[in-house]
Amino acid sequence: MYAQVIDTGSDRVRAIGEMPEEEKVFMARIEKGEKIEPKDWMPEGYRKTLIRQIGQHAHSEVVGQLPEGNWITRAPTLERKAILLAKVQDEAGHGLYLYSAAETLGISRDEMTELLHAGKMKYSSIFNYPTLNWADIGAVGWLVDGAAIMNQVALQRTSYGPYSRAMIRICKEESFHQRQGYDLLIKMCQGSPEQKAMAQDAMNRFWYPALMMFGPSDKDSVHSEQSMAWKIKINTNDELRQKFVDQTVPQAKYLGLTIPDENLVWNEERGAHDFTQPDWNEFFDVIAGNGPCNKDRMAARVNAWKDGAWFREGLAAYAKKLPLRKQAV
Ligand code: BYC
Repeated sequence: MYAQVIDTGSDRVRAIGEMPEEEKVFMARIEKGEKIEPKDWMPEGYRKTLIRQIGQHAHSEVVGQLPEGNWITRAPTLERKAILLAKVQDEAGHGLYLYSAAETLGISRDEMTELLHAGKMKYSSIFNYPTLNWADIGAVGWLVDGAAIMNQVALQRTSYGPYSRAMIRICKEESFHQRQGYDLLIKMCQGSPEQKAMAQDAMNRFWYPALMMFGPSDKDSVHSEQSMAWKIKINTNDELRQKFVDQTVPQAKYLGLTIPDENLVWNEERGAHDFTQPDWNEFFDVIAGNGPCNKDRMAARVNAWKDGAWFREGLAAYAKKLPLRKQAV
């Protein structure tokens, strides 16, 4: 659906010999690790792939405010409320950096917003799951931001300059987000048996959706091969998922929480954990719009956009008047 609107062209990786001269020069720059900047020549597929990925990433940051924003009024202490408020504001800022990075590729923020609202651009599957108890806020910080960072640390080295620089800034803030989630869960796991049970419940519900954040398994990933050839993506989906599992197992152990996977075991030979894959049918269903919260999330975003129309119009009118006022002075 969306792929037809922002057609990234063929995902077939072309051999250097098949490329026109300017694309050969472009690929040589990619190979050398040079950053591609907005005014540089780039293949149309590279530009469209970046718009798709950065736009999706920006939308994820903005939609990602909804499940956490839901708990601002119900945070148990003033301190936790202030921390959560700051975190949700950070996510709005991340959305802005990313929309700005995407705008350097020739699409406006309004166009991306309209594509999202029309169901023609995606956002991360994770935000279609509900946050049912306070421990979920800890799980979002620890597991969801944890998975996001695992991907984004690598994306700091992505080949497109504006995206790479946005990632450097975002990663600094995300690592604080992850720690606040883990800190919240430490408190709950050291609290009453009921609090510990809430933390375990959150772990049970967020584990597999967090694993899905890295995208489908490599064999089903449509874009990985071409995106990696362009160094837009640095790792495959499965590589990052494995790293995330290996990082998270000792952290869960420290909390005294059980990861809901009976097959999770250290594999000495591979030097990594074996684990159960998420239910990929559920994943594809969620990204097709049929997750538990897809309709609510989109309705909230569309209403916010409509409610904010008067403000955007006011800003535009002010921007128009400003040069006239300066002239008059
Ligand atoms: N959810 O060929 P593939 C955060 C789609 S949140 C939805 O492997 P690609 C945060 C994919 O778009 C983290 N859709 O794709 C905010 C493609 O469909 P289209 C946000 C997914 O792009 C607030 C199809 O499946 N981070 O930071 O090579 C609070 C085939 O997939 C998902 C980013 O967005 C998914 N999980 O790889 C807390 C990181 N996975 O577009 C935290 C940037 C796949 O052809 N993005 N799809 O219709 C990426 O690194 C890559 O886009 C992905 C997918 C690894 C996600």
